[in-house]
Amino acid sequence: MKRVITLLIIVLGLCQGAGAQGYKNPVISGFHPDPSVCRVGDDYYLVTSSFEYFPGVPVFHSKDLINWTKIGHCLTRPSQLKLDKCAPSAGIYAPTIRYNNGRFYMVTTNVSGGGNFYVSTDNPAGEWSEPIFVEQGGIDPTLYFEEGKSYFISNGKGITISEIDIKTGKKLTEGKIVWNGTGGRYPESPHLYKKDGWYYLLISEGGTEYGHKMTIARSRSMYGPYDPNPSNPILTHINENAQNNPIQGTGHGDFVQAPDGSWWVVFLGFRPQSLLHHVLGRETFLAPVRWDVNAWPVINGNGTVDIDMNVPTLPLKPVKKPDYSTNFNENKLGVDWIYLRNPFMKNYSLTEKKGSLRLKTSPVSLDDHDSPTFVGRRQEHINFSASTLLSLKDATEDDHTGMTAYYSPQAHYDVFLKKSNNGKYKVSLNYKMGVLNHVAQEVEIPGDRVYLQVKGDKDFYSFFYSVDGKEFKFLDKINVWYLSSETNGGFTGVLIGLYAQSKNKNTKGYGDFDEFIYKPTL
Ligand code: 6LW
Repeated sequence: MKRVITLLIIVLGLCQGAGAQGYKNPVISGFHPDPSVCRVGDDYYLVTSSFEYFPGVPVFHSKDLINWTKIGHCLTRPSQLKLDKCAPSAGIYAPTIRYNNGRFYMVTTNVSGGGNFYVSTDNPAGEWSEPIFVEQGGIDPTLYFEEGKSYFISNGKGITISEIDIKTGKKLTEGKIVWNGTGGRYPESPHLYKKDGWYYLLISEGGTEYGHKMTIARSRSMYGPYDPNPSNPILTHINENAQNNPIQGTGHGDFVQAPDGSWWVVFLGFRPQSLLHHVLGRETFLAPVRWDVNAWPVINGNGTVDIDMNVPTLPLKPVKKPDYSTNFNENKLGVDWIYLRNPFMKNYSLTEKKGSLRLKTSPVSLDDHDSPTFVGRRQEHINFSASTLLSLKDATEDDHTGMTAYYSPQAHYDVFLKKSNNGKYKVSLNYKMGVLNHVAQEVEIPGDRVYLQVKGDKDFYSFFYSVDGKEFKFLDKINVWYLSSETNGGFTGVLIGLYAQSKNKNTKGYGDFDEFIYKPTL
């Protein structure tokens, strides 16, 4: 027996170094667009954009590019991230993460004020520096470091490079436009790499919807002239070969080379789920890259990718599954919980009642371009269920508290508890769809405490409530379409949020949330 165990340990040990075969896309699901990645040793770090949400720019870590753990955020302080009354899908656009000389840099744009800036740290899971702003316009900035010099690249009137002083952000040279893509609209998301004496400039074109594509050009000199790859685009799902692919809109990516010499690309895409509508936002995907005989990159053989990727992987290093649920016993919310714009923290408490998240009603509503008392987490699965147990206290008829499937101020489905003028409590289900505001259900309940539940599938959100936590009663269901990016525009995805609001400025009511349970179903 002992021998068998020793043999097993040796075999497992040997397997550790070897890659496996196959993985599933997306590698980071839910609203996590515009991924950028860097490697330090055998650790990979990845960031995605965050728009009107706070904290901003989530940071992920992985050892194999497939299994990712969210380890923190780059922008955790209002001094780094001003989102005051910003428009939906404004705020923080696409970030880039790079490592140079012992330091991590994250560069991005606050389109709602300040423009392009970067922050830095020596611990990506910890706090990042105060922002350093760069006086170069455009969006989707990136940094490139070479021989002690630092370069700043963004998409102004074309992809523009300037040299900067990395300590101050000051431009040392005027910006030079080096390429403008192959004629697709919105040439953006530049990233510069050097390989075998070539500078490769990777960008995306076509817009972030169905026409999205990734193109590349190269030059022997950083400032050009750049020659486009004759086989552009190197990634797109706009063509016939991907017309039935469950992944669409592929583009906006970043290359990384693994210690074994293999190359990979992370990029965004979305999964249409009901009549070409998607609600999960743009997600993060992974594909292998090889270099052809003419030294051009080829993504996954033919420039398309699949959910089931049947390719050799790096040695897998599985990570602990994220905790989707909580009973609010910690005195801090987990890294998945995010607020709208700059939150008024006095409206949130995990300590006033132990084991409860207390949300104090605010006159700011979910319909406002402001910061309502709201905290949510991304819907990461097409099929899911989320439930919460809550009570409403010290309330008047003006107050309510509940759970929302939230896309934007003009698109959210809310199930909540409110007090009627007869002193009794009601569960109410409301749909906000542009100018339409529809009350779908109102049901009186005994007491002031209730379980609320939302279930999502490909086509519908369905809402339920329960008084005892055992028997859940159906309230109503509604198509997913009205929360989609196709219906509403914008760049984000649906969050499942908990919130409290009031029609009264002098409100004193609050909701106590005793648990939040989120489960992928199917
Ligand atoms: C972003 C641009 C894009 O900055 O969408 O898909 C914009 N790409 O590069 C917002 O994510």
